[in-house]
Amino acid sequence: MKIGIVCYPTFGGSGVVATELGKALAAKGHRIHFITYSQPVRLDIFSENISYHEVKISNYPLFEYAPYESALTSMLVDVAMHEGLDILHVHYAIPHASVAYLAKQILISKGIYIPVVTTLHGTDITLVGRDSSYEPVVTFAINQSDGVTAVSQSLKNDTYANFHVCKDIEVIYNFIDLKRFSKKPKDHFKRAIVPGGERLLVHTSNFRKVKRVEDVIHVFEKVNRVIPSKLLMIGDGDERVAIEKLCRDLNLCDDVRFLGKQDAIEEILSVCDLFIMPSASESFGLAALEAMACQVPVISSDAGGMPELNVHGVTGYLSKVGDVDDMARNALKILKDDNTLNQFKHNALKRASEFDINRILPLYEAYYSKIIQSVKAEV
Ligand code: GMT
Repeated sequence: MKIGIVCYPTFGGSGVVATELGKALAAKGHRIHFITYSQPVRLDIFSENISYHEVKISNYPLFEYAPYESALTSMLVDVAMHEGLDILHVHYAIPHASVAYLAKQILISKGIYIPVVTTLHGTDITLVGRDSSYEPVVTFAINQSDGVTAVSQSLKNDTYANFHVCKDIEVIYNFIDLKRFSKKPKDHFKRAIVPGGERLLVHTSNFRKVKRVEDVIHVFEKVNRVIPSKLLMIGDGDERVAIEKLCRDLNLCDDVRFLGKQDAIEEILSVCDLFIMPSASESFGLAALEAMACQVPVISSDAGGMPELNVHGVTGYLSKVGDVDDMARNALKILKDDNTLNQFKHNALKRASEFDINRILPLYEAYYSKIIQSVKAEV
């Protein structure tokens, strides 16, 4: 198949999923065209089956806000026409679903019908999309997509609960490349970070409010009082300055290291004992899946799709959003002795294997074929 993929090219989960999906489809012989405003961060390979089309945005002085949507639409029309796309898969509804709709209409006016699949990822539904400044467009664009997928059952339910969506939504879970995300022999790194054999806790995110990063610090502070431990904070974002201040206020600076944005995240996860994800909202929790694949159990909130990934008492524990006492208690249960910790690590990997990309990829391929066939039957 010739597949166009539109996504945010950043470290965010939707961009990661879209890029890894495109890479894996290309490896199976599909022809993939990424259409984004800069090179996706995970697009780190050369493949004869992958092309990257950069959307150029005019900076004419009249524009206080550059018309990105118009530039993206034009690029979609151009790529669809000249590369003969079979299907267009857009990730994150805003603005990609409405851009795809407009591109589809322009192509119809030229006698070309390109089916559009929209994948809903999380905040496009649970946070941003519900805002009245976007909601009518999001609802319309989802309903106009030929196919709609969501990354968890919880996100599917949220979509029906918050939008007047009449389309069937197919749940296709996030996935993991277990060749890349596996425990790597990085003992020298571990010895450098925890020379005294302390337990090593970790959090990765974009440090936005929705991630409740302050809860990570409070949980760590409670764990650290009982078990000698260190915390690695990976990522960057709006909340980072406040979180660093919180660490200073709680006198935790010697035990908390801020590593910023990292590419080889699997190498860091490989030396960690516990992942903390206290998010207020999380449609799936891809970062937790990455940790689990590297044999790191998860302490998380029970928000959104987290219970569909993190199995309470098996791969980690779930707590109510904001209940840092419960999260700390659960963390201590896992970290208290090596036997228990090793059992949780084993369980985390076993669960992560259920989301192996080799299992999920055929679901996307089958879904594309179904949508292409149903559109052909209608046209
Ligand atoms: O978590 C973020 O803020 C990034 C966001 C995105 O769309 O880039 O992540 C969302 O999509 C991921 C991939 O499908 C999911 O695993 C995350 O759970 C989801 N984040 C939220 O729902 C907050």
